Amino acid sequence: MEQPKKPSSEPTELPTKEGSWLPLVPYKNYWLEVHLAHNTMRVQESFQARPDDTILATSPKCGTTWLKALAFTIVNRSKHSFDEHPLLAQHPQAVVPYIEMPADGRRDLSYIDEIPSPRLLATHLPLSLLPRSIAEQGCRIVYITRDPKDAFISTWHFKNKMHPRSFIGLDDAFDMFCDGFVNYGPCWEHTLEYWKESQARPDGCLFFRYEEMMREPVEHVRKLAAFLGAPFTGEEEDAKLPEQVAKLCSFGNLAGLRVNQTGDFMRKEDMVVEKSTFFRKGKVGDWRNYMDEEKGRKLDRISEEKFKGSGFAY
Ligand code: PAP
Repeated sequence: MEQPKKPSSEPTELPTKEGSWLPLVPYKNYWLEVHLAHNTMRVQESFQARPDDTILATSPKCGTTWLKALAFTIVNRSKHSFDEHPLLAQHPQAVVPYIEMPADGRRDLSYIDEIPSPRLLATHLPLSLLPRSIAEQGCRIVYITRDPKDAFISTWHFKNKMHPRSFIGLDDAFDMFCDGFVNYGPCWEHTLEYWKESQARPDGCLFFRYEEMMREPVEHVRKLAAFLGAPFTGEEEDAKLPEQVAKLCSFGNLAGLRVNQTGDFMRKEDMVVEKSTFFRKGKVGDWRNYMDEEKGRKLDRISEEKFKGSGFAY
């Protein structure tokens, strides 16, 4: 794939391909929306990781909101009671900023430098596109993957809501997803990179699966806390803190909060990001309500092919 030129103070013209909700730029082995390609080049040049940064990495629609809520709650648990918790008043997406994506759509990414340590930061970037200083500083990385069938359906709903004037039908969106032609795609390579990292550097990269988190949320809360260097003490266990964290951050709880049900992160003529769109159904296997078995098998076949020999399978 063609590679974009280095950034200058003004965005360079990038080669784009139409067809997805927004034009996409081929960036190394991935596709990125134009503004994200620019931001990625910018953070690759200027982002300074700190050794105590934790990076929450996900392919889109695989559990970012959930992971942000969990990690934020775990690392700040001594500061807040569960009755007056910040997540009762703030959307989980707002409490952990993205490295390459300012919440308000502005270009300036310097707000990240102003966050005091230890920082929790999020990204949808694949491992190979992360700013180099993240590896140099040995930052902790937490990754969540999700069965591509559900991730696709979640993406399809989200993007059509976000870009109502560029509605894409399920069949066309499906073909593009299978080709990896989707923002931050292909999802398989994205997952494979972090999977390999978690195998090579288990103390540095924690790898979670959405489906397993749904099955055993409390166990994942414990694992996450231990990985983040803040394991639950015997007293906290006795007080059932892991259970309380899991409950606070559960889909059932967060989706019902007014702060997550009303208002927008962004509203322009042709683009809207409603806070509620990050809480659609939160189910495993919802793809069956939208796709036939044949499509499901096709995605499974791609997954099998892509992960062959890696030790990973959905
Ligand atoms: P993003 O990539 O835009 O940041 P992300 O949070 O990764 O979105 O994915 C949203 C999905 O996670 C939604 O899935 P669905 O469309 O299949 O419903 C959303 O419902 C789900 N989700 C959000 N919060 C939670 C949670 N606390 N527990 C489980 N699933 C959740």
